[in-house]
Parts: sequence; structure tokens; C-alpha cells
Amino acid sequence: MSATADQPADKTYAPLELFDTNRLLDDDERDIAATVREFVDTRLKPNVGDWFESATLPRELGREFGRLGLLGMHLQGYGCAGTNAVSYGLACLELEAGDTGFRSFVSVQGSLSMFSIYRYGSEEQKQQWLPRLATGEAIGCFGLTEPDFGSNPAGMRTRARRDGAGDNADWILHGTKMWITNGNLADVATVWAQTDDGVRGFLVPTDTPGFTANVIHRKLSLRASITSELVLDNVRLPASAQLPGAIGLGAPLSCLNEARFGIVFGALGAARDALETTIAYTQSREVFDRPLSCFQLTQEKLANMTVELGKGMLLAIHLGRIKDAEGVRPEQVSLGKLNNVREALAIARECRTLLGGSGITLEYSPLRHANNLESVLTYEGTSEMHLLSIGKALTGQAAFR
Ligand code: TGC
Ligand code: FAD
Repeated sequence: MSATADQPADKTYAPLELFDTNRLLDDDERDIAATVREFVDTRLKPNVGDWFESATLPRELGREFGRLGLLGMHLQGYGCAGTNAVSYGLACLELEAGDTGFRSFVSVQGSLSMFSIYRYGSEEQKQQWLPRLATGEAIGCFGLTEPDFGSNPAGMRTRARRDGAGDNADWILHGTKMWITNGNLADVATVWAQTDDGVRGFLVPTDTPGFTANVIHRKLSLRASITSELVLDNVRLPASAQLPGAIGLGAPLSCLNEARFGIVFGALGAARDALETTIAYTQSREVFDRPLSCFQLTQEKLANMTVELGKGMLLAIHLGRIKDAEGVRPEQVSLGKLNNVREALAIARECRTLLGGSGITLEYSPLRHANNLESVLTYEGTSEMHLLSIGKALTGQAAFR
């Protein structure tokens, strides 16, 4: 039977099926993506509307992510799964198809908290924290941003000073960190501070006297995620709390590369979910006595969004393959984060238009995804910072200052 305007063709494709991007993945990668997708569909999606509305994220999800092997999954040893970068990216994509809050949790735990310890910690620090962080028994957060220094962390005011002489003297940390994901859930915070010798990193158990986390309320974005202010009021730490390998601002920035890489894939999950939701909606919604899907303006929107989603996926897999082969350069991650978040946000907003009034409730995912992606556009380097990083790579001139 041939298709007519009112009758869909026999064979239809999901947006990424059109691109056949699965062909670019191996069996293990496809299995990991399918396992996470199943978990998201059965455990997370049925609850996400309530969590988003009540601005909560249950702490026990950490253990569930841990049981799935998602926490620090691209790290080797210490109870971590040791997958390749593409598998980690695909897990981020599937989580963010549920909600950005889920991907954020896993990004911060694995790529910021655990990675900072894995890359820069002493063996004792690794043994103490990584196995518990991998199972989700412990939760970590990463405090770089301050109220007055977000895009420009070099200006941070949080200070760490020695109390006494010699390498074994205690450290005293004083300052405030802002917009910290999982701050109120965390057992350990990686805190970056200025010292007489430049920026250094510290592991702060969150029950240390002088440490307080305050939840940031009334968010319009990333509501299914806990975001906090961290106050360090003369927090006393032993010398062993310092991350010995972290010397200078390059250390926290290198952790950001890991999390930004996850976002290159993750944002596409939000876009894919918005688009699939919208295609289904347009097929059942009748306007002017015909399905919304059979109007040319609708199909133009769906086709354009599919093209951008697929291009983003090809870019993500390409960057993942480079990362697995020889390591991806920061400006290459900037290309991916800038493009894929920008396009995902445009897709989620365009999807909302096709849902009409129905699109403004939590019944449908696109506006929730769009609201979340506003945060993603800002965190892990704003789109402007990534434009400037690309500009620097092209011209050799840093235009940040
Ligand atoms: P600059 O002089 O360029 O660099 C200082 C040192 O760092 C090195 N470096 C990097 N190293 C690794 N990876 C990178 N991406 C790096 N970028 C720079 C650089 O080579 C240098 O090393 P050395 O040895 O020569 O000292 O620093 P700058 O002060 O000019 O800043 C550059 C700029 C603007 C790109 C940087 O400050 C920046 O990336 N700003 C954005 C800040 C940001 O992204 N914050 C994110 C906070 S964490 C977060 O948002 C988590 S959200 C989590 C979630 O919920 O998912
Ligand atoms: P600002 O730096 O004040 O930027 C404001 C505007 O000015 C932006 O448009 C920016 O692009 C622009 N701008 C700044 N400098 C320039 C320039 N040189 N040229 C042109 N334009 C410029 N941080 C953490 O450390 N840990 C976390 O876990 C964490 N989680 C977060 C979770 C959420 C939900 C959010 C919203 C943020 C989180 N952040 C976290 C903070 C995030 O990284 C910062 O918000 C981000 O880096 C931007 O900093 P800012 O908000 O201070 O904006």
C-alpha cells in the first residue's frame, strides 16, 4: 500500500535509526546503552515528573546507579567498570533522555569528584574514597565556582592557608562555593582554593566542623537535581586532605574536560527524547481534521531537528573515538559541548511548539528538557567560553580577558 497524506508509510524510522548510528558502535557499547535505556524507561521516567515538580532527587538513586556500574564507569580499578569513553558517553545520553538531573548526578560523581581523586589523589585517598563512590554508598561533589567567579575560576577567593610550619601542618579553608551539584547529598567535597603557591585541591569530608551546605531553592531548571552553596568557615583539615598531584588551575580544568565530554553525548539524549515524544504526539494529535504529522510545516520541523540530532551524534561518536584512541583536546571537547547543547536546546524548544498547549505541562518532556538544557548551556563552561576556546584555537589569541 502506498502512503498518502493521511496514511503513514508502512515503514517509519526513529530519528537516529535514519542515521544508522548504531552501526558505529560495537556490541558492548550497544548493550550498555540498551541496559541504561531500560533502567531509565522503567525506573526513572515514571517518577521524573514528581521529582522535577517537588525539586528532589532521592539519595538512594546513587546506589542504584552504582549497581548498574555507572559511577566512575570510565575509570580503571577501585571498583570502577573501566569502560571506554564512548560507552560512558552513551550512558550519559541514555540518562539524560530521562532527565538532565540524572546525567548531572553521574557526571559530577564520576567525572568531577571521582576523577579528581583518581587523577590527583594519593593512593590512600583513592583507597579511602573511590570504592565507596563507585557503589554510590558515598556521594561526592566538586566545588570550583564561587558567587563572583564562575566563568573565571582563576579569580577564586576561597583560601587555604597552613596553620603552622612544615609539610605536615594542618590546612585552614575559608570561602564560599556556589551552584554546587549534589552539595547537600555529598559525603566528600573536592574543594579548589588559592594557596600561597597557587590553586590546590582538597578533599573535605562534609561532616568536618565549619562546613555547611545550603540548598538553592526556587530553580526553574534542573529541578530533579540538588544544587547547593557550600560555606567553608575556617574548616580545619589535616595535611593529608590535600590532593598531592593537583598543582595549579589546570588540575580542576582537566576534570571539567571529562564532564564536558559526557555532556557532548548527554545533551543529545534530552534532544532525542523530546523529538521522539513529539513525533508520537504529532501522529495522534488531529488539527484541521488531519493528523498534525501530515502537514508540511510539521515535517519540515521534524526533518530539520532529526538532521541536527544525527549530526550531533556523529560528532559525539567521532570525539569519543578520538578520546579512546589518543585523548581528545580541550578545544575539541568545546566544539562538541557548544554544538550539541546549543542544538539540543533548539530541538527541545521547537518540539514544544509542536505540542501546543499540552507542551507546557509536565505530561510531556520537551519543555522540561529545554528548561534543563538552559543550565547545561551555562554550566561546565558557558557557550560563550567555548566559543572563545575555539576562537583561541583558531587564532592563537586568548580573548577571555
Ligand atoms: P588559562 O591560563 O587558559 O589556563 C590555566 C591553566 O589550565 C590549563 N587549561 C586546561 N587544562 C586542561 N583542560 C582544560 N580545558 C584547560 N583549560 C586551560 C592551561 O593550559 C593552563 O595550564 P598551565 O600549566 O599553563 O598553568 O586559564 P584562564 O584563567 O585564562 O581560563 C581559561 C578558561 C576561561 C577557558 C577557563 O577558566 C574555563 O574553562 N572557564 C569556565 C569555568 C567552568 O567551566 N566552570 C565549570 C564548573 S564545574 C560545573 O559547572 C559542574 S556542572 C556539573 C553538572 O551538574 O553536570
Ligand atoms: P558568569 O561567569 O557571571 O557569566 C555570566 C555571563 O557572562 C555568561 O553569559 C557568560 O558567558 C558571560 N561572560 C563571562 N565572561 C565573559 C567573557 N570573558 N566574554 C564574554 N562573555 C563572558 N560549578 C561547580 O563548580 N560545581 C558544580 O557542581 C556546579 N553545578 C552547577 C549546577 C547548575 C544547575 C548550575 C546552573 C551551575 C553549576 N555550576 C557548578 C556553576 C557553573 O559552572 C557556572 O554557573 C558557570 O561556570 C558560569 O558561571 P556564572 O554563573 O558565575 O556566570
